[in-house]
Amino acid sequence: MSEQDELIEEARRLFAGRVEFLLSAPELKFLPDADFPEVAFAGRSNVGKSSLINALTGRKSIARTSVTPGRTQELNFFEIGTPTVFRLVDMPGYGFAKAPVKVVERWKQLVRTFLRGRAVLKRTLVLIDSRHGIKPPDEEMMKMLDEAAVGYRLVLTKADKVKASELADVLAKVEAQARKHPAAYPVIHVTSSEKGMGIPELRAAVLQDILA
Ligand SMILES: Nc1nc2c(ncn2[C@@H]2O[C@H](COP(=O)(O)OP(=O)(O)O)[C@@H](O)[C@H]2O)c(=O)[nH]1
Ligand SMILES: [Mg+2]
Repeated sequence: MSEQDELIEEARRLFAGRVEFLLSAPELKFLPDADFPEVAFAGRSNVGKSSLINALTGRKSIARTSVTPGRTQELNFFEIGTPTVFRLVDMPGYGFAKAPVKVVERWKQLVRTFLRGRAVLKRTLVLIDSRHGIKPPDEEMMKMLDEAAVGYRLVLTKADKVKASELADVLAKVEAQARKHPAAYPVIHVTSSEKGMGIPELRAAVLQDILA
């Protein structure tokens, strides 16, 4: 087996094991102690974040079960592994067209402070819809991560929804944009939670980030 195949297999086993919802933190004072490495997931609402978390963990509804409808302004923590190897952090979705300014400001405050102060945060995954590419709210998120010096991987979601030629175009554009961001990882992940595309490789990448 190649090293990459071994990492994929190790990651598969890890994600197939214990995955447990830990808590929802609506404010920073409710964060769990920073005693394990963390990987955070960010993206516009509806980008496919819950679906990706479910696909990575092989659970049908782990990401959804913890989220009360309408209470999107929370950081949701999941523990992976027995004993715990790392925590996965589901960050509140952004880019609501109709969100009141106050809600947006509150979101920014919560996320920015979390990103800046969380020493155990190894990496963030920024999800981008394959049909839309990087939009202004994604740019803003990427800038926040650059400023907080938190490394991030860009992950194209819903790749099954676009034609191969369109996907190639979006991928090239996203790659070019990533190069302008100091904290962005240069390799873009292409995924479909629906078809399982890119999921084993993304699991391996997350494991690699945790072990780094
Ligand atoms: N075709 C397709 N649909 C997807 C995929 N991922 C998510 N969706 C759909 O996109 C919608 C939003 O997904 P969800 O995971 O709830 O997004 P979230 O708001 O970012 O958590 C749902 O209707 C999903 O079924 C995918 O890989 N392929
Ligand atoms: Mg969701």
